Amino acid sequence: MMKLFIKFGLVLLTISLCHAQQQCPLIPAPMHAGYTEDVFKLNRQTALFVDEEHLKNVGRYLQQELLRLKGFPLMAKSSLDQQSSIRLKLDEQLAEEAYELNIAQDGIIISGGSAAGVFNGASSLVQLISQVESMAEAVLPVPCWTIKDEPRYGWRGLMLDESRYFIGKQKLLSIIDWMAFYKLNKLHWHLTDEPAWRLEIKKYPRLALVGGVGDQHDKTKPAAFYTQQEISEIVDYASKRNIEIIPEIDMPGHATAANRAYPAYSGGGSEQYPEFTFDPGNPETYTYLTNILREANALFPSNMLHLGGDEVSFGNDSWLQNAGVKRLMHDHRLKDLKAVENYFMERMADSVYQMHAKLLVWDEMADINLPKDKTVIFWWRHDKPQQLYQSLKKGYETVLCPRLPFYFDFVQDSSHQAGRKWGGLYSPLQDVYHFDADTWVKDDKQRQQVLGLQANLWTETVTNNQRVDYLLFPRLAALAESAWSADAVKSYAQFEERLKRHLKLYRQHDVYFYNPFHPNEIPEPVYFKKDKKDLNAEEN
Ligand code: TNX
Repeated sequence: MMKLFIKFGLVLLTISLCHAQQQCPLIPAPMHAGYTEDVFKLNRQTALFVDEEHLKNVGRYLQQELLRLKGFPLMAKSSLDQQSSIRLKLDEQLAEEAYELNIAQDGIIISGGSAAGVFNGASSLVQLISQVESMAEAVLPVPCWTIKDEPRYGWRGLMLDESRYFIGKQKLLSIIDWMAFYKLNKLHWHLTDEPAWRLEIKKYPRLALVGGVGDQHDKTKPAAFYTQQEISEIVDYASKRNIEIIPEIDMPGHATAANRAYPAYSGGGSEQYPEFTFDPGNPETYTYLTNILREANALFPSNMLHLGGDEVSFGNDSWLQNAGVKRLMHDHRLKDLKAVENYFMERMADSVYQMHAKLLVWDEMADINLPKDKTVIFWWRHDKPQQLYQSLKKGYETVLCPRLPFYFDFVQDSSHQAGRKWGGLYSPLQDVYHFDADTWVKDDKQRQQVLGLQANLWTETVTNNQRVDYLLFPRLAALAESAWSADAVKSYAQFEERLKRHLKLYRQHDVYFYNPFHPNEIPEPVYFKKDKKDLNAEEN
């Protein structure tokens, strides 16, 4: 009898050990994951076969990533003539971004509802392989997972502010790699603001040459900007990783750098924010900005233009003394400066729609009436949920990026010296992980209007790339799981376990991350000039 008990106990122990090992290591957690004890032996003879011409880019991605992360050279073949293969194919039964990944002893198959779906499957395979430890360099034993997966949201975004701090192409491409690794698919690129303008415009070369000088911390830094050639390369690189890039040209506020280059279109500012706005009272301003947007629209195939529209009241005092603005107010019966601001945005919105592009704006613009099928509102003021409700009530598609917890310029830990807090609150990893849209949006119709989630990395407190990493990692991983994974498969405790293995990868690939398990492992790169104005004050 005793023997039987011991045996039974051992069986139970084995089952639970297997179970423990069976937690699928992917971040974001997939919808369904099954495991068998086998492995697929990836070796130098393994060949990649791609069924369709337009999946070739996914194949290239797989090859490039295996080389980058594992130093493993995977070859591609034009015919399916051998046993040991990795095969990519379409499956029309699947939803657009959905995929199935089947790893068996004799081969790997990834099928997806579209190239985007196949890409997502390839990204999962890359992650699984990135965690394989092998003694023999030439053979990687890939555990046999069977995964069926699809995203919770179609918009899984990251915004990078390159005006306050110029990240530069090389680092940007590596951030794009990490986004793809986590299946984030929208890069919102904040290219213009007070310190600098970062985008070459052929018709107005001074924008980049003069507007590109300086950054938040050093007004004399030589001009830094992206040429149109570089932009095309970056857009192309991202699109091969299922990432669409959306440029933001902020207006009518946050226009200081542009005004330095072309003062003729400046609408002045306030004492604290000089030369902050474009001039809504000058008809030429609209032509000027439309010309700029035409070039931007031609450069970014996402066909979406973000025009900002935030915080105009910070610096539009001088509009009251502007003869052109007075005339405009009289002619169009605009009762106050907010009405002028709205008029400006409606007029610029028309230019965007005429380019057959979508208009994206911050939540200040939820107050005006724009065509709801062509406009996307970004809710950012967590302390103003009425802006979210307004946006949804008016029928706009809406992206959720509330400051708490999605502003990554906010600190991750209360002990951190630099970065923002909001009345003592900040954005720890847990809060990014636990963000639940249902806290805000209860009604089914409105839930449909939520395109997804986004984190915004504002860079007033950034002076080097290490700090970029420190603010992004590991919150990027938590963002990905919030935006991708169904509630039913989320568990913070399990996420932490999976994350530990990802931290190892960050170490291997020189990511300067914040370690929530050992906060002192990597010191915070601090930003010293902590002056309230730079941070827009703690509570705005
Ligand atoms: C608000 S979010 C801003 C940015 C600042 C950020 C700092 C938004 C639309 N405007 O200009 O960089 O706060 O957290």
